[in-house]
Amino acid sequence: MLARIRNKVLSGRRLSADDALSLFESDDIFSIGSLAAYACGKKNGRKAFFIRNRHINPTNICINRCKFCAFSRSAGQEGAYELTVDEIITKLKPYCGGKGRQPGITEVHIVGGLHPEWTFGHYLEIISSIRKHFPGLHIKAFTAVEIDHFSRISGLGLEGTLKALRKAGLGTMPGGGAEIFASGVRTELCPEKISGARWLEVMEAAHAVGIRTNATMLYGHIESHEDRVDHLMRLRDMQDRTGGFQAFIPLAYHPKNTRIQGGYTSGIDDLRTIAVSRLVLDNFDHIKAYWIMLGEKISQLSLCFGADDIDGTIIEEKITRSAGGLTAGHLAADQLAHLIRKAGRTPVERDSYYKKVRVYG
Ligand code: V47
Ligand code: SF4
Repeated sequence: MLARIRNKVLSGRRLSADDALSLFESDDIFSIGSLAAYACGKKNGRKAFFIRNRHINPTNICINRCKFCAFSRSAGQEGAYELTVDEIITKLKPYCGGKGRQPGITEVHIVGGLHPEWTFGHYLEIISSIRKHFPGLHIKAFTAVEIDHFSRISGLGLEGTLKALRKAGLGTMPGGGAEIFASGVRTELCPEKISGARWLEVMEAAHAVGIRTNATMLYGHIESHEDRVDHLMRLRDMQDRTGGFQAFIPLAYHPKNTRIQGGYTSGIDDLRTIAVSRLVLDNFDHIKAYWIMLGEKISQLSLCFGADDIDGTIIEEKITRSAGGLTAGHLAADQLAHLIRKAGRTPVERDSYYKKVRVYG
């Protein structure tokens, strides 16, 4: 079976859903990994990317209650918080240049809860205020789930909402909220959340107005291998139509403080999922091994299993941390470059569109 898949990959032919399922069900992790590393090398050579970024989660107050989410709270509940626009600016200031400041970031990554009272105007103000204070900073913000929420509270529709955000300063969008598209699993995991079809519709609208986005898949909870394959196929189909996805990021499920039984994902499953994603998503340029969720060592190994990106400096992370994340919240650019170099790859600091900022020797 693997010989047939290897032949397909080596001759540049597309893998089928059955091939993808066979890969998820195979224990031959080294063969799958080396094939994925070959596919990755064809796209990115020896380069592996990271970015100097900072995450901001403006609020954890959310109208949804996804069962896998340990981050969200109801208004007034212990641990609930909402940052003011000034507090967001204050969090960014130390990393955005100026005398005596720490070395800068090039991107802010913003995701949060669907606040029951915040208006669309407030979300626009977060973006425009960051743009005003830090004109050179790329703003990557809001999942498809948040965009859908904004389109309902603004009454502007998807296109109007996206264009208003872009005018305020939004550059790209992260890939969160995709979870698993298959409706049975989705209803079990997050019954209030938009459907998989709607998630894809929002992303298609973003791509249509020229906003590039990422895509994710939350794995390692109650989904089957068939569900993972279905998820990857739907993303690949859409990428054929729009070409607007930059990177795919498999998100390893973290079980603490959630309402889904089960443990952490295994290192083998993490590596296999990265590798299968690289092999199946032949029209995605980048596969990201998100070190906050995978840990430094598995994300480093992922670079030999098909990944070409390990995300960034991050600085403050709340979503994984609330669910039992085991990593530090911050790695310096030199530490990220070190992980990449020791995996035998060339560390390239990138901007938000994967343009080279600096090669670390
Ligand atoms: O949408 C929530 C996931 C996502 C848990 O686009 C969980 O570059 C694991 O999307 N265990 C947010 N995952 C994070 C995200 C992301 C992260 C880094 C880079 C990018 C990018 C996107 O985190 C949520 C949800 O799918 N999540 N709870 C949990 N217990
Ligand atoms: Fe809200 Fe997002 Fe958490 Fe779901 S995953 S409860 S939408 S913050």
